[in-house]
Amino acid sequence: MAFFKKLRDRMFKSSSKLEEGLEAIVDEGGEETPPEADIAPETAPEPAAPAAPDPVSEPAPAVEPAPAAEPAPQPGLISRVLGRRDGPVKRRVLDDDMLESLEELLITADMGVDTALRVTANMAEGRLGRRVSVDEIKGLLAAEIARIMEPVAKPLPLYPKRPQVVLVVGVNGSGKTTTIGKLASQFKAAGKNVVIAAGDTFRAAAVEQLQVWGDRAGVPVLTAPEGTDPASLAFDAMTRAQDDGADLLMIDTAGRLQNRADLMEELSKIVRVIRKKDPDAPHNTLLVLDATTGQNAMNQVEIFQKLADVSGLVMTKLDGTAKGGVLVALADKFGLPIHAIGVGEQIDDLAPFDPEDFAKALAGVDG
Ligand SMILES: Nc1nc2c(ncn2[C@@H]2O[C@H](COP(=O)(O)OP(=O)(O)O)[C@@H](O)[C@H]2O)c(=O)[nH]1
Ligand SMILES: [Mg+2]
Repeated sequence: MAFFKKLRDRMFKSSSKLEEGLEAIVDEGGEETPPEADIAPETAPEPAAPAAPDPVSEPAPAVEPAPAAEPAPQPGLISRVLGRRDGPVKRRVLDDDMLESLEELLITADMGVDTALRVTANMAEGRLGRRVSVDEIKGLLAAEIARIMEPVAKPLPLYPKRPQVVLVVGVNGSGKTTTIGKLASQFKAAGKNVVIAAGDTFRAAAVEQLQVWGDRAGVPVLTAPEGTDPASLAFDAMTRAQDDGADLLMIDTAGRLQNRADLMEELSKIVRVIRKKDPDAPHNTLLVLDATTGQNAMNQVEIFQKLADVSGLVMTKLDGTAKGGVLVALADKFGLPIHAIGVGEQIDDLAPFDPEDFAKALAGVDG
């Protein structure tokens, strides 16, 4: 799987950090033994309660009786990722001490306290007292992460409405302009007619940067002189996109103004004027987050949800960080769709978000 390999390579820093931690935890107090039994049987029992036939939400194949509503690891993923090795492997009894070490490790990987506690509790469900190997722990962790990420992994929805307006928000430097360039290029390649509005009129450099991206992608970029009201630019861009019969209008915005009230006023003014042309616009409001800011991304979501009607997330810079765990915390806490991830500075370095690949890369499972 080419994408997985790329992500795994790119996310090497985060996976290796978790991986080393998991190895150290099992190493400490572990001993070489053959496996006791399958830690995660292939077949899960029938769901006790009527439920959709979704393997992710089936009850755990528990050794001790578990409530039916308890989240379960994904059997398919477990069997695929638990690469069994020949000969004795080091195993450690899964007890409270080990769980505590796991919690700490996940917290240092930016998963946040609440999510770290929930993830480790689910990993331990029905397995306390069992002896587990590093590979098994990695597999359990990957399955648990994938289970959390599955519901939020959604591509940017495309509506039949033309032009579909995508407002892009986020703090300065999070990767808004770059992401717009990458998205424009991908939609253009998919045969869509795209228009970009360089709404960050705050900085001349931002406009030039967007123009470079637009040229590369072959997409028109509407600009205005530095300091122009971005709302009037957005209005002009909307007019142009409608006249051109464009499929998509992407509006870049400034990430930093004097204060939060200013930023809110600017964003709501943009929304007000484009609604004069289409009451349903913007159809998407993308919040772009920089993965290297770790737990700070959590605050940014809270703030931008107050400033704008955020409909989905793009997480950038997953290539250069050991903080990819924050994505798990975000999914767990906010449940906002994750549309794409940035894994580099080039035009092709925007990938769809694949929860299973992400989980394996983060947990350090060999794919
Ligand atoms: N490594 C890496 N760098 C990125 C990514 N996305 C954006 N950047 C870089 O982050 C910096 C800020 O990006 P920019 O798009 O200008 O952010 P903006 O202020 O939100 O518009 C630039 O140097 C980009 O090249 C990514 O996915 N990976
Ligand atoms: Mg910008």
